Amino acid sequence: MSTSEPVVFWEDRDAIGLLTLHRPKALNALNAEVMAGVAELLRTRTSRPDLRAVVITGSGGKAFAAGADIAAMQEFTPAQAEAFARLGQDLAMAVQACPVPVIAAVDGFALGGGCELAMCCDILIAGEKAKFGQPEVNLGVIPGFGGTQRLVRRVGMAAAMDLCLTGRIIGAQEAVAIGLASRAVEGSALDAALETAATIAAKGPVAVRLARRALYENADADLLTGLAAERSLFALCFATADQKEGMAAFLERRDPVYTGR
Ligand code: DAK
Repeated sequence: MSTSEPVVFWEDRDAIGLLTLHRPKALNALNAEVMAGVAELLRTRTSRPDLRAVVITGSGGKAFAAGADIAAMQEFTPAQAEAFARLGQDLAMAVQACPVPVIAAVDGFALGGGCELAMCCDILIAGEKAKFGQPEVNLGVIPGFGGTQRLVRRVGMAAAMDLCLTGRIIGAQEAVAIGLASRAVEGSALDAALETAATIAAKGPVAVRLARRALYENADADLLTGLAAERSLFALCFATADQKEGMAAFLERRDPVYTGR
């Protein structure tokens, strides 16, 4: 691979943006350039009004991402590790701030930082060859990109401890069973992720945005606070043309034509 070849790239496919991690010879290991590149693409390529979903995938067929780049991290000083940690937090923020849903298509390895990146996404689809794990303890470090925090919130203490303390690698079915992956599919996760993105693209864009907001903004809230926020966002739907169109289309037995307003 020439050094000038981009390590991440973006393709617009109608209403969907496809973001590819592209360091196939290193199993798409995440170095600073990849992390910053993903965040940058999520910030700069997602503002077109007809975009409805983003899919993140890895190139080469063997990996989504086999983790943070071990060669790059080996000689980190604590200050460099801190700078890298900031890049990671910035990237997670860019996923959450993305105006449309972000879907991880995991074919092959999603280990360490790769697993953590996949679990930052709104929906995580595991292909039949997907393999997940937090093997940092094999290297004498701990997960540093949300692995101890997002993982425990997502799968609970028992499964998170098991993964983080043993470094054990699990397949697609187990990832679904513990709640790490949203769904396991036969064959390619990328195909299923693109189909899922197309499904989302056909829904009311404002409703998709508000549902995502209701889930994100209240994930750590107590129930009453969360229900109050949900009530307000539900009410807000009734100020939109999409709600009027969606309900009229249902009653008139036709497909809705949403305008995203
Ligand atoms: N980093 C760098 N290179 C990697 C890599 C990685 N994580 N994983 C694989 N590669 C490279 C290999 O060195 C090899 O390169 P060459 O020798 O060909 O030059 C090439 O990819 C192919 O790998 P293998 O030859 O090893 O392929 P195999 O099929 O035999 O094995 C494997 C595949 C995935 C089981 C194996 O490569 C492996 O165990 N890789 C390491 C997996 C791992 O330990 N991952 C966790 C890394 S620690 C943070 C952000 C993220 C993180 C922390 C903080 N902040 C923002 C603060 C995350 C930390 C980690 O992810």
